[in-house]
Amino acid sequence: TKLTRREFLSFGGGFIAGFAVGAGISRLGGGGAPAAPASFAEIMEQRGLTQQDAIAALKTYTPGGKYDEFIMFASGGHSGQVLVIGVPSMRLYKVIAVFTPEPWQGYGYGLKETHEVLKGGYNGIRPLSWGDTHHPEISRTNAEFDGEWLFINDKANGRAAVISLKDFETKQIVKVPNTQTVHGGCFATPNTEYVAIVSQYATPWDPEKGGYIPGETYVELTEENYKKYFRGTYTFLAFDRKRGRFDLSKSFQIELPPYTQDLVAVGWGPSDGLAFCNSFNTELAVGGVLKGKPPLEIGMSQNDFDYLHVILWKKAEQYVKEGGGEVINGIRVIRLKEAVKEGLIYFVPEPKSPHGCDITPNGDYVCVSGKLDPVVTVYSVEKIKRAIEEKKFEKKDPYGVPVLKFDEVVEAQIEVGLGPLHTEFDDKGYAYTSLFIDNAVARWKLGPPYNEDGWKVVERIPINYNVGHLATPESNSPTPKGKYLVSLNKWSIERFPLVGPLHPQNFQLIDISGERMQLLYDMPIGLGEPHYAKIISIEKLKPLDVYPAGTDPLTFQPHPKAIQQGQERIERKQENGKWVTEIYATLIRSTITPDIMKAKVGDIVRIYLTNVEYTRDATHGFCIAEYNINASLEPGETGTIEFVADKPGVYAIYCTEFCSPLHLEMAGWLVIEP
Ligand code: CUK
Ligand code: CUA
Repeated sequence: TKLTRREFLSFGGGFIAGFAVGAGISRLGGGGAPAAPASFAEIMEQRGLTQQDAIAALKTYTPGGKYDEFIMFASGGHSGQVLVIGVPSMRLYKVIAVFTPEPWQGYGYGLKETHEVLKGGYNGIRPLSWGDTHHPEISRTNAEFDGEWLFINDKANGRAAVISLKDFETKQIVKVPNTQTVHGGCFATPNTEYVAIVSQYATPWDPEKGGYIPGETYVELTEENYKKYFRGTYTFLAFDRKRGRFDLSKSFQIELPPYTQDLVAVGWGPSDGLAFCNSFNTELAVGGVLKGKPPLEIGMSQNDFDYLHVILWKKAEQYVKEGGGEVINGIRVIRLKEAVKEGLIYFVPEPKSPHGCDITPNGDYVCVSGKLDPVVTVYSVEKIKRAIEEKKFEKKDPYGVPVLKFDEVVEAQIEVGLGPLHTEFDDKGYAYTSLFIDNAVARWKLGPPYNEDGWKVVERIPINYNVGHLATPESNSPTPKGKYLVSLNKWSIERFPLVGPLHPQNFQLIDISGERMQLLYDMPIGLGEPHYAKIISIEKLKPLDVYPAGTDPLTFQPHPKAIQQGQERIERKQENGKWVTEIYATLIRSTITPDIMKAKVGDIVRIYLTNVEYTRDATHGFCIAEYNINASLEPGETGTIEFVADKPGVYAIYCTEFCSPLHLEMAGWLVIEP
């Protein structure tokens, strides 16, 4: 007998009620379930919560159907991915697959289109299946985040990726030429003409031709050679917004000395046309403890000053447009000597092994933290520009780069506490600096024109523990939104139950809307070390709910192999002397058509899958047993699976998303005939 919907529901409800009563009785040994708590006070008492806890809960709790005010894109660290998290609910909505194959999204596990993306970052030596993501960036219009594109770097392999915020999928990965590791960046120019990205550890360059080819360029590692032949790079990856791709042919790169470059920022307003990065290891140490040298970290921390790099990127762009520089390994490079001669690069002294490089909302100051010095040093952009113009140089570095006089460009130094790293801003003229050693966040007042009585610390809040970056909504843009601050902590120690010796990291949400900061929530992160996050107002995001019918998500254009229902077919033909079986298939609840897919052993098999649904959420998966293949086809999506039918057999194919009551029946066979 069939149940009506009403009967079904009432049956379900009765079942659940009965279950609850039964469970209550068994737990209480037959003593009867306690009455539902009636008041806040009772719940707080039962759960052992303080009033502060209850307030924090009310400030973060976001019931289903109500949306967060902000979305945070956090780097996934070693996972090579990007995390999408709601603020203030601190719920993880999605992990965007970027540098690491991800089976749920079929990324690198089936769809040919995604393999193409992953291949884009191939360095020519070996396939890479992970990344070390650090710094996400959102595309900008007039320096404001516009919510269209997301960029992120892979420190370990010197790569950068483009993610569309229409479908939250990765569209492109590129290897930054002449560079082994990249750290600072991604950071977009005010209208996303370029995405700036800077190397971290210097790369051995070819002594004759310059440049670096992975697996080919070898230079013996000696202190002498390091100074002479190792180089850093400051790269401006041209971004073609229409195509949504980096274009190396329009990109350019500036050769840097082998200091260890670190965080990047690109200016707007008064700093428009300028790009920055901090650095360390002006000592040019290379290590060598076994040879009696100081260990690397000591060798790198001798000097009292390292160099904030100032790059005049608009001037460099002009220089390149007029034919300056030379193409080395696929990108136009301005050699260091040339950059110095053309006045494209200047250094500014910055105290002891700094970290962080952050621009105040008006684009008027650059803040660099001491790391080994308890101060944040604030540089005035106007003063930097004037010092360059008036040639107020204190010396040249060993590579001939003019070093501006510290006193001429510094605006303020704020003693914030021990181990300052990164600074973020709000809408009320406050800055927030993370203090790694003190386990705290310092809130300090920016000086004029933000506050007449500024440049001083007003409050500190403890965090748990070892904070790296901070993130506030739309910081490092002209209009930060304030309200919340997320502290991205490396250690969680006892904040969460033990889940083995590898502890989750800890995102702590802090309310910064009031006079006093309040800690609201601890969110464990158990899949890598998220270094940085960018937070954007949710209304700036305009994602698709489904794709238009037959879309290739890579291009957002109609997929040439898309079909409609009724057009399913199998074709076998020869291509360049090889047999190819092409299968045009559709997916709809709860049918894969055709459900028997036949090919002959040795064939190249191409399956063109179109999800012909228009319903939100009606995603179908497509896996082939024992073939290491799984694809995900969102409503309206068309994608390609390609493989060689290397072994005869009958293999189950099935949908890997529980899509309907007959989901388990959404299956079929791949038949490879001998
Ligand atoms: S770095 Cu990780 S805490 Cu890569 Cu931005 Cu400062
Ligand atoms: Cu489609 Cu399960």
